[in-house]
This record gives sequence, C-alpha cells and structure tokens, in this order.
Amino acid sequence: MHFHAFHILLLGMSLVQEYNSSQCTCEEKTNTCTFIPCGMPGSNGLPGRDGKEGPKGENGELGLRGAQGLPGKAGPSGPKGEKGSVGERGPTGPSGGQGKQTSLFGLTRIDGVLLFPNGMTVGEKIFKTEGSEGNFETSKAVCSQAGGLLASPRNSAENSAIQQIAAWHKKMPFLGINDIQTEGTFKHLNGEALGYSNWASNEPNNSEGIEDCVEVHSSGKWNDKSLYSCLLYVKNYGPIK
Ligand SMILES: *[C@@H]1O[C@H](CO)[C@@H](O)[C@H](O)[C@H]1NC(C)=O
Ligand SMILES: [Ca+2]
Ligand SMILES: [Ca+2]
Repeated sequence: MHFHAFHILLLGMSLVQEYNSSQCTCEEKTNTCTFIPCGMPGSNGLPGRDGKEGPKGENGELGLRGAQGLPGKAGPSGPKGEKGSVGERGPTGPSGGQGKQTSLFGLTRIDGVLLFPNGMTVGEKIFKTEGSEGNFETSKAVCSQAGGLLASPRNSAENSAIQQIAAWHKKMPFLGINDIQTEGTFKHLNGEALGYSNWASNEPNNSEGIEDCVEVHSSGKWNDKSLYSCLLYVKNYGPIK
C-alpha cells in the first residue's frame, strides 16, 4: 500500500516536470526550468463561524455635552407697579369768548350750551321753539310757563332769527306784538311801543276787524292776524328788549 502511494507520487512529480518544460515561461531560455511549480495559489476558504459572545465590557467614558435646549415658557406676570408721579402743568389755554355763539342749520352753541335743534341766538337773546303751535293766549301762557316770553323782535337780526326758526319747521309763528289794547297801535307784550316793524304791503289791515296779532311770513314780512289763529310760538329767553 505504501509502496503504491510512493509510485503514484513519483509519477505525479514526473508529470509535473514534463508539464513545466513545455508550458512554463522562463526568463532564460537556455536554462532548464527548476523544479518549482508555477501553479496558481488556491483561493481563501469561507470565513469561519462567529465566535461565542465575550464577557461584558467596562462602562464607556462620559459623553460630550449636548446642544442647548429650546427656551422655556413665560413665567407668571409680576405685581402691579407703583403709581407714577404727577406730570407738569400744561400751558395756559386761550381765554374764552364773551357769550360767543355759532349757529348752523339749527345747531347752535352758546358758551358750550348746545341749542339743538331749534334754537338761535342774537346778541344775548335766545330764541327757541319746540315746534308746537297754539293760539295767541295759549302761546303766551306756554312761553311764560317755560320762563320765557313770546318772541318779539326789536330789530331785523332778531326778526331774521325768528324767520329762520319758523322756516326749519315750515310754519308761521306768532310774535308778541299786538294791538289788543288800542286798535291800530301795535305794542310789545311789555307795553313797549313798536320801534322796528317789517309789515308786508297793505298790512296791517285788521281784516274783518278781528286781526290784533302778528304773524311772520316765510319772507320775514309781517301780517296782522286773528288772536285765534293757531301758530308756531317761539320763546324768547334772556333779555326781552
Ligand atoms: C288783509 O290781510 C289778510 C291776511 O291777514 C288777507 O287775507 C286779506 O286779503 C287782506 N285784506 C285786504 C283788503 O287787503
Ligand atoms: Ca287789529
Ligand atoms: Ca292782516
């Protein structure tokens, strides 16, 4: 058996030698090839199986510091602060006017008192109406109860104011002027003789003998009229004359 193996080995060697001399490329052609086989190296085997799990290692070193976190929520509001000190006194304002008044479309202001919607002022007089109507006696009574007097103009400015107030109401007003006491002699309610007048043409005519009061047309002109007419009454506050 051993002998047989040796022969096979020898046979193999001779075969290799024979193979080398014919196939091997050598640097020097003159030299016969040495007995070194030029076979290719075998490839690596498959990797072995994983080994068993090793013992547990020691704890690692402390890690690096982490990045900064997001800002937290706002805290509760603080206590109320103390009261501030008093500011400096402001500059003195302009002095107020003496009974200054403005009037526009019935909106009248006198020293900060608003006469709305039916008042007007002329000088220190205030003419005002609630828009009510009545006969002469009723109108006189209502006006005096209200602490005024039935309006009775002493000049064209006052007449225009009464005319304007009547125009807002689209009504004709009574004046305090009358000739009740003496026919044909018109006076104011306080008995004062008529200075200013603004009669329409052909007036006063004492029509049918019963016209002892005065109404104001939309033109501002006067007409004598019955005491029992029902007309707008305009009150006169403040001075009468
Ligand atoms: C007198 O005046 C009234 C208005 O008050 C008028 O209706 C009348 O026509 C006048 N009469 C005369 C004669 O002018
Ligand atoms: Ca008359
Ligand atoms: Ca008349």
